[in-house]
Amino acid sequence: MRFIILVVLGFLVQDTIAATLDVRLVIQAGTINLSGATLDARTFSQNTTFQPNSDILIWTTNDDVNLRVVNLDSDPHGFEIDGYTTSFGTIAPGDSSEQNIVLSNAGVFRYFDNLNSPFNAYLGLSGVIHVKDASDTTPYFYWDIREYQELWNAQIIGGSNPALNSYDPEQFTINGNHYPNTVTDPLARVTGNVGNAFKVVVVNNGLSIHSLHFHGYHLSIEADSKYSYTLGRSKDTFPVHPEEHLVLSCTPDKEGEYPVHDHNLVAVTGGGEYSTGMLLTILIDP
Ligand SMILES: [Cu+2]
Repeated sequence: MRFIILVVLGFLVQDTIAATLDVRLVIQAGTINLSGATLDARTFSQNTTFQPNSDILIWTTNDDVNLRVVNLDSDPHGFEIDGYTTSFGTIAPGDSSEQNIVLSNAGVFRYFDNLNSPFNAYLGLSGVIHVKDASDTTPYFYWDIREYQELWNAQIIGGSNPALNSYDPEQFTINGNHYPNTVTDPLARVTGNVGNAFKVVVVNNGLSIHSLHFHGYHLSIEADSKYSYTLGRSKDTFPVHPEEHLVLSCTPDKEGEYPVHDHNLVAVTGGGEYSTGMLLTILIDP
């Protein structure tokens, strides 16, 4: 009897937490305006107008997601989620592909266009899925970091892939923004209070290693998709490799506004101008 009650309760709990979601991600072509440059890019977004960065999708464990990927670009594209088997196949221009997915494990997953790798993902067709446990009430902030070389975007969209060893990026973004626009992005800009824990999800969707340096606070590594032996380390600088993600946690011990930036200082420039790029601040109130 007790077992039956537990099973019924289990179903009820699961029922009230997980949701059925219809998500329509549209692949669109557009341009991103950064320091002194207008770059041609491609992104995945639920918005029907072009967005400069692919959507950060935040779901709950066991959500039943009907995911339709619509290709409004003139090239074929694909869709893959790191760590999950998907079968979207090649999505022709003007076509779409749908799959039902249930992500039962909490965590961070990178999604990307698996065609013409790594160039389509580089153009912006790569994003972040965060599957949260329903009981997780911690405030999260998201840094989807990447970099661009203007000439590369033009070449790839023109149909020729540049040599990987020719890469010399001059634009650096967090969620598609460069500083100071990073500070007005509520998903990226950490705001909080002394004594209240927050977490930062960092995903490197670019092709360069970025090393994020925090002023004011130490954060500890809760998840690292590449180096599991770093878990629990508390420090102020975190290298993030291409395709790697980190989840960092912090309980701020003091109020203040402190910068965070890529320690590789070329990434704090844009088109050769300092200071912009991968820079933002953390604002902690008493
Ligand atoms: Cu610094």
